[in-house]
Amino acid sequence: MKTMWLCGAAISALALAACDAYAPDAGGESEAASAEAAAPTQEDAAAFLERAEAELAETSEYAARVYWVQNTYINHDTNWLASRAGAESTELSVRLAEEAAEYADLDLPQEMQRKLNMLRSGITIPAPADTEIVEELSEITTRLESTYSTGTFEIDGEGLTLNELSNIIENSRDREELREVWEGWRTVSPVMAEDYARMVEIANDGANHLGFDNLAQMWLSNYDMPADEMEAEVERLWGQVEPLYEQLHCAVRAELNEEYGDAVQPADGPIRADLLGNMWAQQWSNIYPLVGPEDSDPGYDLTTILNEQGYDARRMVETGEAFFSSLGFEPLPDTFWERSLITEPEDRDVVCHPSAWNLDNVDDIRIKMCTEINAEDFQTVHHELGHNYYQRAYNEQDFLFRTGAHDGFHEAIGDFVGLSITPEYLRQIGLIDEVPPADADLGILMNQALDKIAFLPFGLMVDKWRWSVFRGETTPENYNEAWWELRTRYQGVAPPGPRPDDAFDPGAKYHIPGNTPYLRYFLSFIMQFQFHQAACEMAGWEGPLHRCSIYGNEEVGERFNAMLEAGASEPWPDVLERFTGTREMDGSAIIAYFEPLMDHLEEANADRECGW
Ligand code: X8Z
Ligand code: ZN
Repeated sequence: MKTMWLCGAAISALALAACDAYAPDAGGESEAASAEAAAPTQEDAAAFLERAEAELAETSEYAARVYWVQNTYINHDTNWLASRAGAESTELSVRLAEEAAEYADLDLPQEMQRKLNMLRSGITIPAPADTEIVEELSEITTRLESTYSTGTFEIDGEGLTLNELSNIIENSRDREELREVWEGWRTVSPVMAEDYARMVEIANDGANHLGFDNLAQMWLSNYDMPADEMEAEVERLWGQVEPLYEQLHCAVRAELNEEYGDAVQPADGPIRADLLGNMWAQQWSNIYPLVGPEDSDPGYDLTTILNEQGYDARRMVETGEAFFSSLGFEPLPDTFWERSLITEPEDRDVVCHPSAWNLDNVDDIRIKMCTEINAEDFQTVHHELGHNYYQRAYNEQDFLFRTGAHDGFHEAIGDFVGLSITPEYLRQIGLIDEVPPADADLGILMNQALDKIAFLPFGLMVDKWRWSVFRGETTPENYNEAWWELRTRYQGVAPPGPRPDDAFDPGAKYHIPGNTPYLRYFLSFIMQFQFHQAACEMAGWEGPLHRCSIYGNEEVGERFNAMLEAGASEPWPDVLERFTGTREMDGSAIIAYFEPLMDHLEEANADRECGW
């Protein structure tokens, strides 16, 4: 349960269960069940939901504060507290999920049915209703996350943190150094493998008790359609965007081959994962200088400008806030500034992976990130603020509806706003003096594609791996092999050398030890372009999509806010339709956005053998 706080979108209302209301007889007979012969009625269901929401609402704040303290001050004692709060939360939510199942056969109004479904399928890591096992599970999940967050790798006698190691991967062009750092970070995770396997066993058992075949089916049941239909949807979306990725991969591989030579990066086969400017090869814009199209440079580098203009973390966040204000959103509350953690403390361990929180489910919103002054974190600030503005917008919904229409919506909100960080917008806020001319378009699009298109297969394969683990198709002895099989199949990347026998490379990516489902990001990277296209249409924009910014457009802001206010109160296709006019997730907007670049890449790749 606890891990559901770690990313904004993960803050499902269910996760806000906490310990105060934990009943010692959890798992015992509920009132409805003990009423023996009397079949439950709609009134019983309504009374149950009212009680469940009250219990969750009343008790959530305590757990949230425990997690906040632990996430921003990791030590033995805060881990102990988080582990206890996690166990109590899980026990409560499992009890409510089991009770919810008792009303499954009733013909209920849609709103009640939705709430019951959310109670039943919304637990990220469930457990059987057995106090000892729940406690064991919570100790494991706490340990996994804190092992990741406190991990270091020693170079020249100095223990480097993930942020420090990442900086080397992002900026170095020295193949030996890149490999050392890439392999070094992956020494933090072998110790997690055994815990991970035991956690999967417990969580699958929990999913079975709630009536699911396994945890994969449970995770896929949170999208207003049967799990197998959702899985087919994901395949359909990937099929739409896969050709874009293949073109990008082909062009990038060719440039890296030129830069590093055949011995390091051959002209065919997969790309070496340590050469792509990101610890997980998930977003590649850091190597823009190596792979950007010639003669089409945008002429500015946002990281350099932010530093030259003396931006600090606070100013980065204020700039993000100002964007949302320009759309008509209320300023962030004073408490946001008093209570957020926006720089990495020097004297203690924290969970540096960025996240957004709402501690009282009303307006105690905060972000936690170890902000660095660069273009990537400028985007991330908007991403996290998107979570916070969403959380505040839906705070008048019933408790269970205080979450995203689905988790992909939650991840897409801030990124959608980020798509409006165009050169013209940067000029308006004084970050650049002149807007680059139209012949810089390919460069601007390439930079964007290196983040947004490169991410898609990674966004897909992370949960493909987890689904196969949850389904028992991948067993602990095959964890790493299966990971690299998917990395190669979808991303066309390979490790810089053979992996050690004990390697557990999935554990070196936050969301695996942090138990944050990942499909949401794949969906978000498709939907944020749908939102952008629809918003630009509303704004009457007629130019190319990548030059469109909704900055300052209150009319768009109003319709955007209406989508946010709905939270999870309606099936997501209804919410999507009101903002975009379509009821389906659809890759055609991202395809339209990148069309000029794809034409160019197809031409550049014409004589190359693409694929791997
Ligand atoms: O985890 C995140 C956010 C917090 S929800 C910073 N993202 C994914 C990642 O870092 O792997 C955003 C993009 C993908
Ligand atoms: Zn997020």
